[in-house]
Amino acid sequence: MPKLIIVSNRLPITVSKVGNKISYSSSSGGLATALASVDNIEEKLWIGWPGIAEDDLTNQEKKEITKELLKQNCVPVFLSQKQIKEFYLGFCNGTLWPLFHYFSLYTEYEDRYWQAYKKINQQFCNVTIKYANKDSLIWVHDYHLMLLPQELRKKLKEQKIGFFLHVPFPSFEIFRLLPYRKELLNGLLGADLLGFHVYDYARHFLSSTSRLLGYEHKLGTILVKDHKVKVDAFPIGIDYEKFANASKSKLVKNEIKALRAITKKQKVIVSIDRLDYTKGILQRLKAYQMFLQKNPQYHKKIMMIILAVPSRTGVNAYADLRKNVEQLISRINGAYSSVNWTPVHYLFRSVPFEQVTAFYSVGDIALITPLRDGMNLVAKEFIASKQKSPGVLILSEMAGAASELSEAITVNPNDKVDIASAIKQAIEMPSAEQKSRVKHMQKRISQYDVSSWAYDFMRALKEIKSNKKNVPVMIGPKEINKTKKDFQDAKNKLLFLDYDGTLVEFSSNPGAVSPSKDLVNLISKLAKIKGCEAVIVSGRDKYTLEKWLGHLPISLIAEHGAWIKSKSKKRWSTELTKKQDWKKALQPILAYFTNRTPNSFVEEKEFSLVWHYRKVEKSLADVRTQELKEELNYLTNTLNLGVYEGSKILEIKPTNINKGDAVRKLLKDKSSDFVMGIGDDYTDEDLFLALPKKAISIKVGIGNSCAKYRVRGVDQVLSLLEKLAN
Ligand code: ADQ
Repeated sequence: MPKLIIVSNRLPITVSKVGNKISYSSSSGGLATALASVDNIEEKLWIGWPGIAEDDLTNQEKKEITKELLKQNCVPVFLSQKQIKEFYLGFCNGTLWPLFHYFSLYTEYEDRYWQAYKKINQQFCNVTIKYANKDSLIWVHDYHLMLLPQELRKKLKEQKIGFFLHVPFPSFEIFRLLPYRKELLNGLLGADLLGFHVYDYARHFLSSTSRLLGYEHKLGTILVKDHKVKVDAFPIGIDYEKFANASKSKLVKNEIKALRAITKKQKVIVSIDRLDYTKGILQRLKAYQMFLQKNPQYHKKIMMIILAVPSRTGVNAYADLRKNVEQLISRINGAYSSVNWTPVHYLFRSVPFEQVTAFYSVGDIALITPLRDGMNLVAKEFIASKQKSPGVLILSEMAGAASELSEAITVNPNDKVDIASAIKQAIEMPSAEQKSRVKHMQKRISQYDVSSWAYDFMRALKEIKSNKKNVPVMIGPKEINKTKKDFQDAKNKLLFLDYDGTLVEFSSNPGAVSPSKDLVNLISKLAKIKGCEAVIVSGRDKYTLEKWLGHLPISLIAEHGAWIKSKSKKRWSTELTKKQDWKKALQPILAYFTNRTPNSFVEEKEFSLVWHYRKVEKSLADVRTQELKEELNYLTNTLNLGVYEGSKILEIKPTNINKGDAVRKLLKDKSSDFVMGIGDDYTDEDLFLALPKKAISIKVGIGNSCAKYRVRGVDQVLSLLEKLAN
């Protein structure tokens, strides 16, 4: 069974030192609970920073801490005071955090922060590889470690690496502002699986990788040089039972009782978050102020409890926020409170679980209005806690949780009028409606809780590599030498070579890839070798192939096998009837799509129609190809036609045309003792399947294939052919 290594900025255990005494306190965070429930794992190990600067520790203490933590399956990565400042407060929370939450004006671009970030990701890598074995599953967490997947990949070739981002991934227009944007994307692409809370974030990531690195994706899978990266949404849940059952404990009951003595019959609005500018605390206070101003009838009948956990106090923006929040609270209380009524109660500290859940229990309304939030667990925790009495959730539409909690009253956090009227709506909502809304949300979040989230992610990670069965192995120098020897020793040799993507690189202009002089010379050289027959097997039409290569003593297969020109017969022939009535029916549809999709065009071949979208803007192309495929699949169902997706093309052709049949025809009368086939896309799979068992089949690029071997690109194909020719 595999070993799971979790890598996150912080360990679930915090180490502190008072005088000479080292103590350990565990945070029972959602992640720790989630991972405890993942079964089928032999051993779990957590790697992260233990929360104390190494400057405060002696070497002996560091050793002791390492030993002690290891007993609890944790491994510390020690960071110095300077590193914490530049890496954690600097790059993580001064650069990435604000930018990823769309606060571009707060974003600091400091080279020394970036240098520290790179160094510390490397440090995490060094520790992780020490503990990884060949079956390890490695799960990296969050924006602090975005370079780690690639660093690990350089050292660990076979292990499965997953990455989950707990914050939003911003749109391309925001992400592109980062000077280190390409490095960060490449860092993430070292993983096999990339998880985001909601599909919008995954979509933003895919759009950035496409626009900045030129990687396209197919249904969320990106093909990166030599491996595949699956990108998907895994909305994090909470430990539902823990919150649903919390009020049964005596401690929580006592807390609730104490709170009720203060709140009495007033309606209670709870506002619980880390004190962070992304959480929209100021905006919600302003909205509450407006509510009080507009609705004097509710004075003395409502109160708001603001529970704010101190966070990143070393970053300037946070200190300013605290000052502003406290000033506004004073202003509201100064303007509206009376001797026996305080409209806002404010707690600036972290409180134990029992108190948090007591606040959820007494809260009639949870006012959660982040300006941006990856998910927002408080919203889910509030709903889970509402087992006895109902309550109303007012939730920002900018929180990832909003897509799952659709029965909440959703608000635009920048619109204080909207929030103020939502507060009124919540106060006046009939109890039956509250109950019904809460019940629906509870059903959803209890079904997809934090364990299901972790389980799903792990399952997806494990499944990814099991697909590797169909991935051909990279051809190495040993195999190349043997191929050359077999080629030389054989009497009759047959080479089936695809053209685009195999002998020449793809180009955005399909007309611009006519063979170079060197390529023509190479093919001609191979064709002149005694007993050697070269066959170009292409999807191109016969006129183009004839123009480019017709003068060489080789065989040509055009239009994916519709036309064959054998070396011996020297003329083109086909077994298909020239009548292709279906084209007339489909041409108007293709024309309609072409008109609505700038830069796309239709190519008509004798036996097929091709819609090209190489130059179309990526997101438009995604939508249009999907629409067109659906339309065509419906229409071609009864016509024995197939719709095939190639590299930036959709091709419609009769199902009985394929490269395999054409290759079989050429192979039929020959007794070759050396056969090799090379190709790069889905149409070449038919070619590979048609080859005799002993043949050498080579897939160009990555992806599943039934070929035996794989090469990275056109360069390697040409160098292999050069070797055979010389
Ligand atoms: P956070 O930004 O920390 O998490 P959130 O998801 O709301 O935001 O989690 C906060 C947690 O802290 C909750 O479990 C809550 O109970 C607890 N908490 C809040 N106030 C507290 C207080 N005063 N005392 C004690 N505990 C308190 C990041 C992302 C989120 C994403 C999570 C998980 O920013 O968008 O939902 O990770 O992926």
